Amino acid sequence: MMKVVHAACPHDCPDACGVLITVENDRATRIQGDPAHPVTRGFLCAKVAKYLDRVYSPDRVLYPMRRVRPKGSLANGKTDLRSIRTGLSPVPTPSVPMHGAGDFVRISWDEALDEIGSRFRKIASDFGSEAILPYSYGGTLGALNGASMDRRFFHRLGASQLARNICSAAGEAGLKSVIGIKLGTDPEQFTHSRYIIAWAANIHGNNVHLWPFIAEARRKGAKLVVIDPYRTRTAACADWYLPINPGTDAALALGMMHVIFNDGLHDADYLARYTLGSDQLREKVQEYSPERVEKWTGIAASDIVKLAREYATTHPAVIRLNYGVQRSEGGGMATRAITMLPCVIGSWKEVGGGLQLSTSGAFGLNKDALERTDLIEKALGRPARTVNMVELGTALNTLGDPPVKALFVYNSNPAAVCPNHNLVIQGLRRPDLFTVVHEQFFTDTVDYADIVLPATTYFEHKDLQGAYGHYYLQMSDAAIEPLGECRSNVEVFRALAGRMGFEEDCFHESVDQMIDAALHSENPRLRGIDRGRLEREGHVRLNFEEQFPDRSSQFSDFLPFAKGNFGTKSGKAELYSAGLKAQGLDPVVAFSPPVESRHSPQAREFPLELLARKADNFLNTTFCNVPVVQEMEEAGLLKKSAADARARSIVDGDVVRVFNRRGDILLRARVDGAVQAGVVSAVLHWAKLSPGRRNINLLTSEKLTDLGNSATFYSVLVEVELVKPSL
Ligand SMILES: Nc1nc2c(c(=O)[nH]1)N[C@H]1C(S)=C(S)[C@@H](COP(=O)(O)OP(=O)(O)OC[C@H]3O[C@@H](n4cnc5c(=O)[nH]c(N)nc54)[C@H](O)[C@@H]3O)O[C@H]1N2
Ligand SMILES: Nc1nc2c(c(=O)[nH]1)N[C@H]1C(S)=C(S)[C@@H](COP(=O)(O)OP(=O)(O)OC[C@H]3O[C@@H](n4cnc5c(=O)[nH]c(N)nc54)[C@H](O)[C@@H]3O)O[C@H]1N2
Ligand code: SF4
Ligand SMILES: [Mo]
Repeated sequence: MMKVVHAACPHDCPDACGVLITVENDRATRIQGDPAHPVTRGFLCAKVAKYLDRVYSPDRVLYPMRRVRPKGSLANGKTDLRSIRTGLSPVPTPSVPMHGAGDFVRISWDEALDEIGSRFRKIASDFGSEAILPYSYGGTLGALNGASMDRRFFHRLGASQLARNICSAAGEAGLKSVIGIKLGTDPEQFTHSRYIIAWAANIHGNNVHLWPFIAEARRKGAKLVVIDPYRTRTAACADWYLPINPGTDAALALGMMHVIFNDGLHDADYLARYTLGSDQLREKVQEYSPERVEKWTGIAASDIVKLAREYATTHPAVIRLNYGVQRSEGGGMATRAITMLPCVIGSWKEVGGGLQLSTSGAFGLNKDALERTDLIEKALGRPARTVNMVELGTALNTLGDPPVKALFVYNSNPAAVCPNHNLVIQGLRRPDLFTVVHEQFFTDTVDYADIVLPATTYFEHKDLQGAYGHYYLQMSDAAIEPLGECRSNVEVFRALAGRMGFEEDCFHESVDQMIDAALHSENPRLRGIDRGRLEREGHVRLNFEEQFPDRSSQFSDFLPFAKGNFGTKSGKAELYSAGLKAQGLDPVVAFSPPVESRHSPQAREFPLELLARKADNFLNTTFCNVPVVQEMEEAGLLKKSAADARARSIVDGDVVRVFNRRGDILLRARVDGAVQAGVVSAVLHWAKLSPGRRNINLLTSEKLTDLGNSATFYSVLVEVELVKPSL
């Protein structure tokens, strides 16, 4: 028996690829991109192309388990031996199963659920239900397995709320402060652009399906400019690469607007009709002459002038802004400043103009129905307290009233991805903390679990899939039965609700009923899209007719802000924001260099700016443990400039110690021109696959961004010293 099943890649990636899975005799035998998907067009990124190796990996968690050894002990030393090609680890023994399974004994689902239920009940009665903290992020972005039954469960339980700010909150706040909604230029329109700025956007690494559209535009003569402190593959093949000092993008955008206004290149008509505060902005940018901006950004004043003029006079010009810019201390204001650019030049009017940070605001699924926030009131009679996921270390160690006594982790690997790793681990080690981890693999976080629950992959469960880089909604069908005793997030929280005696109907809804509920929304863009249609067609373009009642379905001409119509309260692009003023912030835009940057006194002790980046071949820490994927990504490297290496007597291949006040890690120096002097870069990895089991987040801080209270992974000062010369 052979069948081909339509799925959608649910990993935390803007592309949300259409996927076809071939199944023979109940086993998936092939994965390929769905050629019918208009944006992802039949190809997959290198890591997901190897997905059968992940699904059928011998290292999958397949059964519920209970801990029998102390947390973090990593029994049998079976854990950190997979071939990490730094030469720092013990002799690689790839045949040894890569897990900490020796720390656990297998138990039944009934035992696991009983234990979680009784521990949760006891903790709730001793400390209050807010002593229980859910912790989840981007394991799957499926509408159901990302946020539905889990939320219902924790809301009904009266658990602490988690502020899921680790990734994009600063950018979201900055973007929305100007345009009010997470909408942007349709990726399919990039073929019409003549001037494309990839701004903190690692397109080949993180958003590869945009590339063919950019390539087509370039064949027609478009110019590609890349603004990034790291020379990505995209930067290497750009027409113009501008390495910028980390965390100084707001200054660059202000400098560009200085030139645009003063040269009269702004769109006065668009500004007058559709924006608020252009006079205040015009006044503000006077402080940012190209000469001043050069000092912060490291970009020559003449280049700033050229960039501004080209951007304002080449039509249409588009900005692919990505989230790299907002992982800095001033990331919210930086995003705000960049978002002003298309408003100032009026490029929202043009097909192939505008800006894209995210498209997710278009989907408008019925979140109220999926998440049932109203249940919190039922449980507590008041709102629940909120814990910022970025501050997990502090929450586990010092939060009181009540302290965190139970942690339920799913869709996330906080022991690797959270900043201030040492503090996080110190918290996770607490013997009095009851930790449940629902996972597909024996991640770093599993090493601190009391109970481990086995999770399905998207091959094994059904879901509804939106996107944050295009405008197609998709159905992702289950291709195979769950492996072992794996259960989806939906089914785990349904079962737990049963154990806790929660009787609301929402805990009994089937997956199909939940999909129907998600689609039952006021959002006109979902009109005419139902489950049956999604099941038949796989992907469906959102409905943009309401934007163009006179033109019906000119989809590729989707111009959300051609005539204003912004998502702000005023309906205008807010270049002056009363909301920011009310928060005591600069209502126009503010720039100050990060405290952890070369511009601060701290830099005397720790002079190098570290970019604690993501790997092109992993997805955050997903895929870090898959051997075929490991082969594609050389791990354990510290990229540095020749000048900084020379100054420390370091040559390519040396083992170096990278350190600041929070800790130190060992990496191997690579001097390959990826970064400018003053900047170093390394990538996120599983801690237990890193030398000394210490990963890059040991160096990052819990400091929050200016807007949105997000993480500052790219505002980190370090020093580097030679440990061992290469042989
Ligand atoms: N292959 C792969 N794909 C991924 C991911 C992954 O880990 N691997 N992660 C996924 C996730 S969770 C997300 S949120 C998206 C994120 O994707 P992106 O938004 O692209 O985010 P980043 O990779 O954090 O940063 C993008 C670029 O910004 C640069 N950058 C860092 N600091 C600055 C700065 O101060 N100014 C400027 N101009 N640039 C800066 C970085 O060097 C990087 O090349 O990608 C998703 N896709
Ligand atoms: N230094 C540094 N740190 C960073 C970043 C950085 O650029 N630099 N990026 C930050 C960003 S942008 C993000 S978004 C976060 C990402 O943080 P996380 O969302 O925690 O990302 P992952 O490390 O990929 O962990 C996701 C886990 O979910 C599991 N999973 C997948 N599907 C399912 C499922 O259906 N059910 C369950 N229960 N589990 C599942 C996977 O096996 C994986 O271990 O990391 C942040 N941390
Ligand atoms: S990770 Fe991104 S590019 Fe790769 S298959 Fe999934 S959605 Fe597509
Ligand atoms: Mo992210």
